[in-house]
Amino acid sequence: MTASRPTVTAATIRAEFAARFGREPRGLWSAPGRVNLIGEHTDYNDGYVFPFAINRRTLIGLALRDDNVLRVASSHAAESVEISLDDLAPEKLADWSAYPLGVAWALGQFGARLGSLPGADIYIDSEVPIGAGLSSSAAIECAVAVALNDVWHLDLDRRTLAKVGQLAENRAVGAPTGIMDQSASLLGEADAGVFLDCRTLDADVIPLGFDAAGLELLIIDTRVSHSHATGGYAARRASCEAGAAAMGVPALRDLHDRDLAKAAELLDDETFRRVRHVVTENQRVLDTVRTLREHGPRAIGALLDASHVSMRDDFEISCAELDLAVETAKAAGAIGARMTGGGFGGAAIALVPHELVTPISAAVEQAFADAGYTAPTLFTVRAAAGATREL
Ligand code: GAF
Repeated sequence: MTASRPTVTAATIRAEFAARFGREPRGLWSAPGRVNLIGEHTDYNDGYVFPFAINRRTLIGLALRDDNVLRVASSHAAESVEISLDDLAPEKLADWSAYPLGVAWALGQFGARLGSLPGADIYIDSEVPIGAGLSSSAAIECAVAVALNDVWHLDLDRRTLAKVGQLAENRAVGAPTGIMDQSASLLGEADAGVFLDCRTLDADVIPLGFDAAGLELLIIDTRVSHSHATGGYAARRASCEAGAAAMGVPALRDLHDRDLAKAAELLDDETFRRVRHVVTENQRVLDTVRTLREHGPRAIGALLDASHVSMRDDFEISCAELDLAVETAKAAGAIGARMTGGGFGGAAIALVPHELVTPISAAVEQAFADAGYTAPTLFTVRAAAGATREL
């Protein structure tokens, strides 16, 4: 099933806002989902990532209120949820509204004096598929963060807003995720990737050059749904922290290839393989950025492939559908392919020559049908601008 482009527009947001709240929004903001080109499960290990913001966005309409009530509504929920700003606390938030309301709470943790600020009505709609590993959650968090930052005149910079989104996700949603997704959604630029050092938060925006090289980035959404608030993600994070502690370093970022022999002696086999994934993945991010700069995007395929193998065999976060997507895309001519995002489902990416998008998509669809899997959703994405005020 090849997806047609979803259309959430300023007009649809305005109309829905009016239908839900009986008045006009005061402004519209948007934030993109992201694809991670390479650097998986490295962010919370203080390592490197290289994601880009995509041309699928979450849009929100917002109007301030005269009282201190925050009321949120979404295209995905029939009922709106409301809470007084004075009452905001992670333990009072649940389900989808924990994302936008969690951001408001997190802004309070970064200096916003919630007790003295006006409430707001917020309507949310999104083109980012949920559960596909394209960061629909960060898109919501970042759209709400930039909007409240504007209307509350908080003047927080983008790196701080990324931390706000991460805190909302960690505490209000309960997913122990890193800083990558929010950074991509806030710092992304058209046709460029965000090379981020997750320890210093230094970011370099690097042209990807896919178009000029005749390449497209194909998303293969396996439709195997995943959640980072459940076991697997947290277990991987715990293994990494245990590995770093046993090796006597603050974070796995501080280990390199040369340390792996010692790690193999000290650690149990499973922890060692988790550590080896992170150490080699960090190096692959650095190699990808260098290769892209020196030789262009057609030269990065082998690094994408190696990243997938490492996630499949060492980090063990792939699944049969993701492996089939990657293998089939490669066999049909992709330059490189890997699962993207937190894993245990979600999407794979394939870097493919423009003229092979259709045959590769058909090959993947056929392979899924032959295996008896749910039909995947396939579409191409482009690197797009980060979160912004639209109107
Ligand atoms: C999810 C998390 F939200 C990110 O922080 C990152 O750890 C990613 O999984 C894996 O690279 O998207």
